[in-house]
Amino acid sequence: MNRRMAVSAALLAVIAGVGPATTAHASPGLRAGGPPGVARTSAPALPAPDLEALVQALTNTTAAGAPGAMARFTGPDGVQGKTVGVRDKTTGAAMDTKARFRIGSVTKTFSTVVLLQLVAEKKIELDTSVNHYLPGLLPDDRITVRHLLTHRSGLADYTDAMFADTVPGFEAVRNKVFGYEELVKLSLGEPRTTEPGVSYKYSNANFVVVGMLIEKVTGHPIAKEYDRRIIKRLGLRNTSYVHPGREIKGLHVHGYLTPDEAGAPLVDSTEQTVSWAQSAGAMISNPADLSTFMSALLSGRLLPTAQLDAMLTMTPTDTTNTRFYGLGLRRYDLSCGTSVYGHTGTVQGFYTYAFTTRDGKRSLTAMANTSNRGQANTALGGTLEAAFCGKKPAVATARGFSSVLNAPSSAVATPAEADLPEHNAR
Ligand code: REY
Repeated sequence: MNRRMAVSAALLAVIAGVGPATTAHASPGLRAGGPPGVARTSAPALPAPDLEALVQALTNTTAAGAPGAMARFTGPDGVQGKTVGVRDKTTGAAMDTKARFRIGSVTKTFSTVVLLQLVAEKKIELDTSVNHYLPGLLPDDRITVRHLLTHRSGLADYTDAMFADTVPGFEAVRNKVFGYEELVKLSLGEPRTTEPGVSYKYSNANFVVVGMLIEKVTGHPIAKEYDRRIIKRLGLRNTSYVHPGREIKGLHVHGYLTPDEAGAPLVDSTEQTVSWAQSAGAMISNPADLSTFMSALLSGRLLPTAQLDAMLTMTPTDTTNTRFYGLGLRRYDLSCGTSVYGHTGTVQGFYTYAFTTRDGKRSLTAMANTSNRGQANTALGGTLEAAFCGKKPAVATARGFSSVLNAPSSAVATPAEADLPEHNAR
């Protein structure tokens, strides 16, 4: 993204309350026997959600160009759903918290759960070379299964080149059906980004290989494993993996991709194979199911303790020391001292946040039916502070936006903040 967009997105991050400015929190505790920063031992008392603030964050998201946005919070006082704008621009149908949508990389958490169940069953080991299971697949025997799940393999993210031109890139793959091997080949056609294990670099290629491992070890298509190990077990009736199917069946949200050219019309991107992502990002779900899933995961209903602990072993993803990645799972440390666990998702036309508290008792799913629009993604992230910290985002008015865009960068963000990538949470 250009500097102007970067600066405005960075300021919106501060406005939304999810940006790097939100560092006031207790330092993470240590779990006995675990490495530093693993998990907090005691959670501070949680503020009540601020539902007006939640709506403000959604309104900021539509003000930033999303046709619609929604959030659904479950907590001790029950379920609260809020919507703004439309789920279908053609019919004008209102956004609906029951509707299904594409969850993008929240799929990575599902893939990780399946893989870690296989670890618990002793069918695969985290610190064994990927090539042990898939002989000759990768050019380096030192890359382990854990390196994939932590984004430390060094396998390049082929989607950066694939979607360098947003709409042409999307249209070129919208109906395509890739084999996993083809996607791995695209990644290996680029230089590797790090020596195995050395540093975090988010890459979809890692979770494509995770999908291959699951299919190899179980002998089944991954859809079957998602189904029997998670979807059926938790009764998630709105969650599916239909690849290479193109449709979202039932009540659903239409996704609208933002072209790179300012003022060009939005592209309805609802129907696509998502074959470019598969086990890294092709699932469909809805807010209630995502909350049920994240809550079940964090409260220990999907994995034995050893595997959940492994998943919660986190390292920072940036210099703010408020954002962490474990195994297919993020942790954000919010301004009020609460940590939330889950994943973000970006797939053409859809931004998703699905997060829960460490005990799984409070969960938020938020989504907007747009993408390639960093300001909307950042504004949507404001729902986390509203729901878990009771914190109001600033009101994003047209005037506010223009003064943001004209402000000198030094006034709004440090260079590190301004350099944050467009999907602010990779
Ligand atoms: C791919 C590009 C995003 C999306 C991605 N998503 O890696 C994974 C995730 C599954 O983390 C696209 N951006 C957009 C562009 C930028 O085309 N030129 O924003 O829709 O969820």
